[in-house]
Amino acid sequence: MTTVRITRTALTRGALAALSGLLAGFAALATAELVSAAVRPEASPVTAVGGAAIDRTPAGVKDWAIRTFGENDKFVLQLGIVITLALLALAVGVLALRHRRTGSAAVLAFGVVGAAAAVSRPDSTGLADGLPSLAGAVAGAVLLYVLVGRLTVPRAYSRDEEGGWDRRGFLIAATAAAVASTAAGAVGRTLNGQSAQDAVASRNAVTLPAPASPAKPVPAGARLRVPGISPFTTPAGTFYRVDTALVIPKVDANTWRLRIHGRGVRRDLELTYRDLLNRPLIEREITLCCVSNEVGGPYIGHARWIGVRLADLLKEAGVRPPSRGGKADQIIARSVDGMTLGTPVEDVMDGRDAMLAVGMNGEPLPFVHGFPVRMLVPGLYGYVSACKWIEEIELTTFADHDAYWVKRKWARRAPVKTQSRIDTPKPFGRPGAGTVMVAGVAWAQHRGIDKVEIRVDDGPWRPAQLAERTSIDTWRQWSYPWKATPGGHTLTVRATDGTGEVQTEKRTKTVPDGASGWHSVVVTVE
Ligand SMILES: Nc1nc2c(c(=O)[nH]1)N[C@H]1C(S)=C(S)[C@@H](COP(=O)(O)O)O[C@H]1N2
Ligand SMILES: [Mo]
Repeated sequence: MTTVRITRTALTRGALAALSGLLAGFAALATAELVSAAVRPEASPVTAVGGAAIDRTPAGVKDWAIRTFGENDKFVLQLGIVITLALLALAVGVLALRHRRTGSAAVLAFGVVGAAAAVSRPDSTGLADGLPSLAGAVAGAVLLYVLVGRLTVPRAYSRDEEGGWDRRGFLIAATAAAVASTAAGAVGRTLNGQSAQDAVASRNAVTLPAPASPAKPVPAGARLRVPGISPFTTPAGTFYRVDTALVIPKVDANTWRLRIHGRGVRRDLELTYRDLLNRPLIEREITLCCVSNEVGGPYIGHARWIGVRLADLLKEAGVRPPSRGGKADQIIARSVDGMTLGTPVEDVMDGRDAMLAVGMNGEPLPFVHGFPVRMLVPGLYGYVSACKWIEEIELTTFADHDAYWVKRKWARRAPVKTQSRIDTPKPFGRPGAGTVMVAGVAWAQHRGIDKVEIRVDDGPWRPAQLAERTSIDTWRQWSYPWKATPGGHTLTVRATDGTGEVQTEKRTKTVPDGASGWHSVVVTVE
């Protein structure tokens, strides 16, 4: 009877020690959240550690994560961090029951890791960014020490007649800690949300001026009415999103500034959001795609953008392109979250519609797509051109500086490859025999699409019908009425760009400069 009771008490104490670890972890994160409100929301440990993890993820793994989790990749990462932390906290709690000081020391060690991650983030503003993690760790370590202390009171001093621990003291301390942590966390969240509210208000207050140079109207024939085809214009709500931001930056347009400086700049420029809106704006139809897009993949979208022509700003700063003796051949665009993207100066100044965009499909940029201002350069993959939440443009050289993705095995220069995609029928679809509309999109930004062809099984290539051209910077829809016969069939598409070059059959991976190859869909006609 006694043995059973001791065993049960030991089990209970073990479980309560694990719970203490969990409570200590919770208190640590809550305290960190509260302190981060005084420092910077981005300095909170989960965000900092998650960001550092993203930065250190090898290109292949990042690609796999995008392929597997798609746009939920960040949610999966955060969930992973929280689950890992919870498991560690449970283990540290059990450890503390044996070695009380060591348990607390372990909590402090995690705090140091979090602080180091926060301070080393590219957007870190200095040592202060380590404070939230350290303060959280101290709170967690002390709490763990106190709670586990209640579980290890020597029998002789125990107020509890039954076991060797202070049941009442533990319950009181644990409850108080849980309540205090919840309160601290809630206050921290609310304060951190405050600056986001200013940003939201500043976006709501924006009225985009009419563009001085409106986009040429999209020809009626550019939009096909085939069920299942990607719409010509991608609504902002379904436009793909690719970035490293765990927390979407919420930038207040009223305090935002853009600095243009560096090599070959005769006059540094500093611009406010108002300054940009007061300039003549251009409006253009531009298709944007990601270098991580697999053949047939979803990371491409088309929108009507409004912004300031970037070449004009560079000229005003005294910058000349390399072909006219300019000293800088690379623009490093920096975002508020420390991202860097490298773009050839020549491309930006060669007459194409490279812009600092403020609007997307008639609205101010959505926060996920870079509010208040992002860069866009037709013809280049997003990672070498489309800096969201931009705050700095530095003129430099490719020899002197590698941007974020280049340090991670991606190519320095990356023009978009000619690609085409079958949107309908879907892979493994079961259309009925007879005329089946095969349709999709093709793109080769800044060269344009001149031809799209379809092949059924090993048959000859046959021309698809192309929707009307909008510009060489936009994708083109296409369709092909297929006389489908019963049985299994493979449909393959290829495009020819405006320079006459046929989309290559050669399959390459996305790393280092974009996937190539033909998109095929296998269907069974019933
Ligand atoms: N600040 C910032 N800008 C960024 C990125 C990023 O991670 N951070 N990703 C780039 C990449 S890889 C692409 S493909 C485009 C995607 O833009 P979108 O999310 O608006 O579609 O943004 C680019 N701009
Ligand atoms: Mo990308």
